[in-house]
Amino acid sequence: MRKRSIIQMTLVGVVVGLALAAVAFFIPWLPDAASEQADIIDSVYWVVTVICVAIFALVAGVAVYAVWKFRAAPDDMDDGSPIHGHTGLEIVWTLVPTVLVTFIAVYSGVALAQAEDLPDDHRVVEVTGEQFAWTFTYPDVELENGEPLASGELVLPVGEPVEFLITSKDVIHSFWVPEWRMKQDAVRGVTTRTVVEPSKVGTFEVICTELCGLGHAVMRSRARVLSAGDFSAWVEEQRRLAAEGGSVQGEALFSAQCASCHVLEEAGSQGQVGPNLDESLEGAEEDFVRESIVEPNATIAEGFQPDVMPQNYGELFTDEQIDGLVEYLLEATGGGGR
Ligand code: HEC
Ligand SMILES: [Cu+2]
Repeated sequence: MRKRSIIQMTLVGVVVGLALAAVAFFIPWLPDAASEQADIIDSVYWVVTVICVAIFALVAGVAVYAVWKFRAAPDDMDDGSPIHGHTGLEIVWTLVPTVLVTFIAVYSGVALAQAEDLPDDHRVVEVTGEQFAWTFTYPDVELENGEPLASGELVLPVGEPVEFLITSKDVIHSFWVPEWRMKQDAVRGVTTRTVVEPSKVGTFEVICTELCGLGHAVMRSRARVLSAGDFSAWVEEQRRLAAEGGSVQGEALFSAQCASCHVLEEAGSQGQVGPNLDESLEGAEEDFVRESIVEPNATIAEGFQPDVMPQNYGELFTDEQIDGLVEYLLEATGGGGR
């Protein structure tokens, strides 16, 4: 090939490459990075993106140049001249991808090992997925009744590595906080694990990313990352609420487990998945409230679907906790004949 065409082709490739690089770089494609793992994972994204942009620019450069330079004249009815293979070229286009793919595999493997690296001394949080809610259990925080602390929202101190041990009570779910990048399936009968060290204080969304049934889209919870001091205060508060019992404990449970799906003015909650409890529980009987919690499918509120509200609160909560919830809901909505 003549030198001039190679220069022209290179120019086209560089222009395409720069345009693509700008699209990749200036548009914020990824959510905020809020964990040590996120920085590692993002570096893999960037390395792969740079390689892809370079290869695409090369291929697009040759293609665009060929269309422009070798276009047949309107009156040219000749067959193209026969071309035989080019051994050198074939060796190059076999070797280059082999080297690149091997490099990407090794780079990703090292990044994953780094991301999942844990000091011996670390916090463990057990994550349980079920249709359609998450429960987070802190095995090293024991409450007065001997049970470990459990919460429907995930609360963690910043800058401390956490090992998540993940499982499911029914179908396959998947635990994911986009800002942390790490993602892991929750499978019944199996305990999977992932590691996260939150690096930013803030509130993030916990999302189920495995289509798991009717309520999949609402299977969301909150992850709150606090300073070490605020975290200890939160743990103490949970201890206190659990020890208190009655409607005080009910209020804490409601905020943690139910607020994401129900409006309740008293709790300041805005969930739209289930009925507005201020309206639907007004003047309700205690038995009805209790049944609605432990056996939600017994009566389905008008305009709503069965099987969206989790079916196993009866097993998940102690009798005392359910009493507390019922008491709290009756107080909050003026039900129970009061
Ligand atoms: C994933 C969303 C979701 C969660 C979490 C959830 N609910 Fe529900 N809830 C619903 C839906 C949907 C309905 C309507 C269908 C039905 O009646 O079962 C409902 C119905 C109810 C009802 C009956 C209301 C009526 O008008 O009949 C009560 C009471 C209730 N929920 C309380 C709770 C409490 C207490 C919690 C927490 C322990 C909770 N819910 C958690 C979705 C949810
Ligand atoms: Cu799910």
